[in-house]
Amino acid sequence: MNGLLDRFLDGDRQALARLLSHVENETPLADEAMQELADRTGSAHVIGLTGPPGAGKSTLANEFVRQTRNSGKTIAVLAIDPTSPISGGATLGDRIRMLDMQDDDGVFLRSMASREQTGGLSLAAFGATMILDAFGFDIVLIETVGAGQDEVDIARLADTVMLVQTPGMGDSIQAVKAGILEIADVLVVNKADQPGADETVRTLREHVRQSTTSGWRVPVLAVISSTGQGIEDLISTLEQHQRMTSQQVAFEETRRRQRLHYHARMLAIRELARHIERNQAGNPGWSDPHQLAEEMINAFVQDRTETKPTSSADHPAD
Ligand SMILES: Nc1nc2c(ncn2[C@@H]2O[C@H](COP(=O)(O)OP(=O)(O)OP(=O)(O)O)[C@@H](O)[C@H]2O)c(=O)[nH]1
Ligand SMILES: [Mg+2]
Repeated sequence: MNGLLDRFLDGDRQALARLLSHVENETPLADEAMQELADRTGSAHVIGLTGPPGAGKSTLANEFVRQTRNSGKTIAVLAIDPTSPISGGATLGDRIRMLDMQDDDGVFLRSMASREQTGGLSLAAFGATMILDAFGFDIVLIETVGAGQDEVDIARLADTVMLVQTPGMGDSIQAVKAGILEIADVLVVNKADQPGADETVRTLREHVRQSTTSGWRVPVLAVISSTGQGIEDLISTLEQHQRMTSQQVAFEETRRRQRLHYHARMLAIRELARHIERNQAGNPGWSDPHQLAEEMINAFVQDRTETKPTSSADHPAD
């Protein structure tokens, strides 16, 4: 463990990749590393990038990375892919098409499957963000496909959330209906080269006019990710949002607390799930799931109090 962590702290990208695998596989070493590194987090600007499938999120991310690098900042991109319920595996595909930037030390790309049984972003996504933040990237950009709970969770994880829409009323009305607009700090109408872009921008502006919170009026920006048009403005808008929020102590505190609570909740669920898996064989006679659940929780609590766990004796070698 120490060897890996030392190399990580030295800026070794291979150690970073290793550690992310530990996080993805939820190994005990990952938990230990996250504890060790918690103090080093909080300096990256964590940006959530979400929106419906095919809206152009990856194309936008690609252009975003290119232009961010021109300004000298370092950036990590974490693409969260939904797990296919049929295959049980990730549909990793070609979500990140940034191969031309793989030689750049200031860029780090990672794909990860979201496979949390409880819905929403997995604990691993939270852990990975922490690790990338602790590694020292200026920006951590997280791409998730808009799938309800993921979008709500990304709001807990990111400092700034940008929601990507495309021309056509359908999308914006759907987003309004789903209440998804509320999580957005910045709205992006991508594919502004396609017909209907102006109208979509107008509609979205109408909507956000009524929902101004915390002194930040949610801006609506039209971009063409495939040519890079409008991305410069988008980058400076995101920086503005970061400046605004980092000046508001209450805002920062809330964000930090939310992140912490979510992380704790996920850890608790995981521990309980593991306990239940280990002890599944018992209690064949129960018929009421609520009663059974209560029984399981009680057994879990009892087990924890009896066997005061010591943190880390049996790590696999890293
Ligand atoms: N015309 C036009 N097409 C675009 C633009 N940006 C992206 N596209 C195209 O839209 C399609 C989807 O782009 P992606 O970047 O893969 O979209 P995505 O949101 O990442 O898709 P998923 O990750 O599958 O949800 C691709 O064919 C892109 O070339 C744009 O600004 N204008
Ligand atoms: Mg994509």
